[in-house]
Amino acid sequence: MKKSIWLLAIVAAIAMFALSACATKNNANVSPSSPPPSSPPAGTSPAAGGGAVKEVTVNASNWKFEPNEITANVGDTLKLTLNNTQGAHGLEIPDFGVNLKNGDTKEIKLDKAGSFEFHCSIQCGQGHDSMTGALIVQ
Ligand SMILES: [Cu+2]
Repeated sequence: MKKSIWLLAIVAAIAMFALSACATKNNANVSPSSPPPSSPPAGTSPAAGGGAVKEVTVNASNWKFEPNEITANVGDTLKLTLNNTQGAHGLEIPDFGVNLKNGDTKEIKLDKAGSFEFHCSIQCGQGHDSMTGALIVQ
């Protein structure tokens, strides 16, 4: 019994050595000029599934979002950025589980149609409750 465990260990060690030697050889054979597969530049290319990538920056101030209406198509990916121009605000879209802080960017896959409310997620003062908008996916 003990003998067979030793044998197993030796076989495993040989296999690992052979694998690492093989990996080293393969690495040496890779030409440095062959580029790794890279994703196309962001913002201009269609996302997987055929939808477009739509980039929107929402500017938040006391006490409004600009724009306060975002429209896109089902299947699009919305790349949403929050930019506070005055005061401290957040942008929450509960239906998509999104809550952006100032300077945050989030890619949101728009997989359902409808009109989805967004609102400020930081208690920012007297106009806080009026800081709402809509994401319209059609
Ligand atoms: Cu607020």
